[in-house]
Amino acid sequence: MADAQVFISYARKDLDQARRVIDALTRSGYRVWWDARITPQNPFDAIIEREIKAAFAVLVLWTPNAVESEWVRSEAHFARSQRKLLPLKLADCTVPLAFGQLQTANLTSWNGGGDHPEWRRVLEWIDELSGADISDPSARLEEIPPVRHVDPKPDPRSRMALMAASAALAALLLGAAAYFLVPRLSTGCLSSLPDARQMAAGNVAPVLSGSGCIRQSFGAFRDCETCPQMVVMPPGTFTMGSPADSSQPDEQPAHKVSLERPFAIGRHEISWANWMACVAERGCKLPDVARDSRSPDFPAHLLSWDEANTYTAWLSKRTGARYRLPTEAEWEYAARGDTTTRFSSGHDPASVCATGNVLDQTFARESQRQLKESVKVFQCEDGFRFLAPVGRFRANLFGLHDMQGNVGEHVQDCYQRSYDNASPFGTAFEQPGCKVRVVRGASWFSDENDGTITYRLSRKQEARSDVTGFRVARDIDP
Ligand SMILES: [Ca+2]
Repeated sequence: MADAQVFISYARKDLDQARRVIDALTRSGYRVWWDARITPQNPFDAIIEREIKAAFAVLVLWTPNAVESEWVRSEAHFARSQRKLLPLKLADCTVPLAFGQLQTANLTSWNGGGDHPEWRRVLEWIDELSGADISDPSARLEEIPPVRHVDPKPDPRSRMALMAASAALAALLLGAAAYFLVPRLSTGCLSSLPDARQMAAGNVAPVLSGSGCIRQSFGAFRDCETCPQMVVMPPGTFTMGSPADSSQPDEQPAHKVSLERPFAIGRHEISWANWMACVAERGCKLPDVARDSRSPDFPAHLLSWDEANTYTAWLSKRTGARYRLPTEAEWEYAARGDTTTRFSSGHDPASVCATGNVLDQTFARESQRQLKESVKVFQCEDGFRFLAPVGRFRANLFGLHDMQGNVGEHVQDCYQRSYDNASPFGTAFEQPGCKVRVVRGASWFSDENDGTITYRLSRKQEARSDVTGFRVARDIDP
């Protein structure tokens, strides 16, 4: 990625903190380079040197781990020689002597938000360095003491070995934690997809990895009798959004998203049975929906984004786990089920009726509502004019039902008109004072134009609609 603007130097053990910085920079519109893209085919030191030279700013993230890291100090020295160094202190530590007199942004109390005064100062520094004249950084930096000693360049083999060891340890810990959280966890390649009956039975959710290997997802669980059934999504990378020739500009640019941790997502949309359990315990309000429209197995709807969050708050308190709305990236990852087609069921619109309840020929035949000429009703029959019970249609490859159809679903993200500032890690896009959120997934009233897997809808967070409901996500990290 030779066109990155900001290079991040950090200790591998500080990946979580580095990710916060990368996300915040990406939201501010910067292209960021960090070393996860290094592969055995790309020599480490040559790439580092090239990327630091190409970037106009190098952020060094000082922490106790970074101070101990020879390669972070080496990158800092090289960045300073290039007059691009911006030091940030993310945790209490003693910055190496050679850098101790540089102005350093103190971000030890920063939570990733854009309104922290020290973070705003960092953005101002980057803006200064992005100007044409980077030959004189004295306006920003205190006097730089002469370099008496330059650390030897790190041995690329030792760094790669360290990265590999860290990754292996992380995988081991993650696997162990997941095992205890969800005893049915199982991974590894399968020789073939489980059949539909196994999938419908519950605990088997096949997952196609990017390499084409079929592996079994971690499993399914339910935290309490009235809690929604959850399916664990494996970590993975996918392309989010639609191609440049799409007619929907807010689905562009298509971009890679890496979800590095497993998470759980509801197998079904939240039903009225789920919602009324919350009402019974006074965690949620009785909805303004007629009783005969609240059949227990139908999706809860006419509920705003705010109300959906009252449910996740109640569920978290009820179970002790962290329930929340999925981020938009998590939602699309789960909905795609490793597919890359226009619909989760394929490219053919007529295939959609097998997997979801959309604006179909049943509606065209039975409804009295007049549709505009521009509406393209699906040329297939799903059997439902209005809402359908949850889980009535075939699950996708992750074992999830109704990701495309029945009700659109609230997600966490603040709505933006493109993916220009989208996180590469699938973190929700947030803005101070955000009032408009994203709804994803087709509904019973979606036609061929807005019933695709990538379609995005903006909606005020207090707004209710009979085409909108939600499903929940849950953290499974220890
Ligand atoms: Ca329908």
